[in-house]
Amino acid sequence: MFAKFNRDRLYRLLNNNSLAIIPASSKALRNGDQFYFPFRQNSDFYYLTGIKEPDNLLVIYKNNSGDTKSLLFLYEPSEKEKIYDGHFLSPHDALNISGVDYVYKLTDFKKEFFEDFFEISNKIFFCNNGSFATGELKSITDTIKEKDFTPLKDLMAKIRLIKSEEEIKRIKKAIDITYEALDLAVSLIKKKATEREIYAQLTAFYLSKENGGVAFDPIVAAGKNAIILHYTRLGSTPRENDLVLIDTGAEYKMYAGDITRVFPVNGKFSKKQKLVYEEVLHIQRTMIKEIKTGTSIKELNKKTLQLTGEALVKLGLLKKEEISDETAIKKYYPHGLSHFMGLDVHDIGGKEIVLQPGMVLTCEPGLYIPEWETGIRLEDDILVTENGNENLSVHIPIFPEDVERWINKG
Ligand SMILES: [Mn+2]
Repeated sequence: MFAKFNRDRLYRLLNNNSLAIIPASSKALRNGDQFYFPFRQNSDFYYLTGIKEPDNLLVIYKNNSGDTKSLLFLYEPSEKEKIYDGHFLSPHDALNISGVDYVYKLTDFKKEFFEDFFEISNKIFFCNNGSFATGELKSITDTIKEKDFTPLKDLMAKIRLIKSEEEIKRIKKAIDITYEALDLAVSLIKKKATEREIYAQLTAFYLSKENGGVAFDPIVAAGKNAIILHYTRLGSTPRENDLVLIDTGAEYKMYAGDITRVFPVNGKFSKKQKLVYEEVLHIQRTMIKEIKTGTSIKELNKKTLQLTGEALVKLGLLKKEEISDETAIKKYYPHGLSHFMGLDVHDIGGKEIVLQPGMVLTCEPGLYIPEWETGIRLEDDILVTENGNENLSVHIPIFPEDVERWINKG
């Protein structure tokens, strides 16, 4: 079972006589007093319980002989909430999904209970990752915050960074759905759809999939809009000679895909567009080979900056003597090469972490040239393996002639 397997991984890292408290997220009001933003569970809570509903609390502990216990405190809806919001997780369902040892009501998490926990434990870990608690859960987490606790983040990073078979399966599925969505985007580009229409169709496609969702708001940027890294204005209609950059990812069973491709609207890259595209592709292909056990995102960034500098010289945008200055390169490439992926599209784990088999990260160099009104980024999702890596999105066309064939097919 997903959650039990994950809790076992955390138990192995806990010393005897320690306790970890992990709150779920709460719903956030959107506007008015009754309507909420779409709810997304705190990834740590989901990882350890498999439960997607808000306002619950998980406590796990390891006693002085190394025995472990897991307790889930379940939110109990009011009569009014039952009428308006309908379905709530029953204790029975919660037990089945999470496989915890005990299920209580959230209101049972009384101060006395809590003081007992603190007495039996030498060390308290608290998942304080910024999830926004409200109501009963907030009063509980506020009390915990007064105590001397250690953030759970570092332990969670250790386990969440190394993906299990099940997690890799989910990421692969998210990537496959993303590929289908890009295929849909290609057909829309051919029909001269607007940025907004493409964005809406991608989102609708992800939401229509069983266990599917949107890992992050799709970026759909035509022409010079692609220079803005997180372009969200969606105000343009791609023109005949534009490139359209699409950076998008489905979520599947809470795991993200994250892919960027660039398409010529008229079905053929111009000479100049192709020149830039080939440079970014060359950097991406070179850097994919560099992703392996023992290196780090920090090291990869260094090498990418060097390659990007060389590309800018080739394109005539910088002189050879200028590329010793990082800020000159960063004018055309202001972001990093990689981030870890998983439950969060930008997953837990820092740039200094030494890569190990089971880690999944993106490889996404880019060149953004205001003078030429051109922005190109190419992004694949890479699994680190014993012998190097596996490109999980290798089946999504990326070579210019394949992208042209993709857009011209049918
Ligand atoms: Mn990315």
